[in-house]
Amino acid sequence: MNIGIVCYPTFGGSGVVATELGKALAQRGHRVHFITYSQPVRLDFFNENLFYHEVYVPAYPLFQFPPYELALTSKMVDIVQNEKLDVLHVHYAIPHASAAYMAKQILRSRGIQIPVVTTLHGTDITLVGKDASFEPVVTFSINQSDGVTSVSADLRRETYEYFAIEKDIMVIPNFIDLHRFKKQEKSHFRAAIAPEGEKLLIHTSNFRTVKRVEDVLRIFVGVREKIPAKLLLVGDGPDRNRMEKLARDLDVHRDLRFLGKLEAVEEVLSVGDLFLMPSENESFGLAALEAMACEVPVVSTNAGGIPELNVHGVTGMISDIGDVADMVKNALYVLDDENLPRFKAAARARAEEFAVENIVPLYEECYRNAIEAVSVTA
Ligand code: GMT
Repeated sequence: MNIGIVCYPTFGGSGVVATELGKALAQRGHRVHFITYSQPVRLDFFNENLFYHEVYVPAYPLFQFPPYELALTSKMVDIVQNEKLDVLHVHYAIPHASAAYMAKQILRSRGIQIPVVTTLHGTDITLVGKDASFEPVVTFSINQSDGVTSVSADLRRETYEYFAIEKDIMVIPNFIDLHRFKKQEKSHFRAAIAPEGEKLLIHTSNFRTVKRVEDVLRIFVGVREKIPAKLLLVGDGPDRNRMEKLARDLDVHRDLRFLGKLEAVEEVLSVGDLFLMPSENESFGLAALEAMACEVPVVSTNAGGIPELNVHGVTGMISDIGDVADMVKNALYVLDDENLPRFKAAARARAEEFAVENIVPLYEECYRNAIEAVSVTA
């Protein structure tokens, strides 16, 4: 198939999933065209089946807000027509699904039918999409898509609850490249971070409020009161400065490190004993899946789709949002030397169920259905 993928190219779950999907599809012999405003971060190599088309928004003094959606639409029209795409797959509804709808109408006026598949990732529904500023457009463009997928059953439930959706939403969970995300031999790194054999806790996120990084620090304080432990925080975002200050106020700053944005996150995960995900909202929790693939169990909240991934008492433990005391108790239970080996093994085994090879065929099926639906109505 000739597939167009539209996504946000930056660090962050939806862009990572879209890029990894494109790479996997290219390996399976499809030609994949990325349409976005800059080169996706994980698309930094040559493959004969992968193409990148940059969306350029011309500047003009009148534009206080450059009309990205229009430039994106025009680029989609151009690429569908000239590269003869079979399907357009847009990741994150805002503004990709509505741009795709407009592109579809323009192409139809030129006698070209293009099926559109929209994948909902989370905040496009749970946070931003619900806002009255966007809701009518989000509802309409989801209903106009020829295929709709969500990354968890919980996100599908929320979508039906908050939007008047007439379409079947197919749940296709996120996936993982188990060859890249696996425990690596990094004992020198571990010895540098935890020289006395301390337990090593890890958190990775974009440091937004929804991630509750403050709870990460408070859980760490509780754990460290009972056992020797260190904490690594990977990523960057709006709450980072506040968290650095809080770490000093809580007097734990000597036992933790803020590592910033890292491309090779699997190297850090390889030395971890426990991953902390105290999120307020999480449609899936890709960062937890990456940790589990590296044999790191997860202490998390029960937010959104997390319980569809993290199995309480098996791959980690689950608490209510904000219940730091319970998460401390759970962390200590998982980290207990009697329990840790079985949690680590179970985390990896669970991650294997989300292997890219198992999940990508579901997207191929979704594309085939969308192509068939459009050819029937043409
Ligand atoms: O978590 C974020 O804030 C980033 C966001 C995104 O769209 O990049 O992540 C969402 O999509 C990921 C990939 O499908 C999911 O694993 C995350 O759980 C989801 N985040 C939220 O729902 C808050």
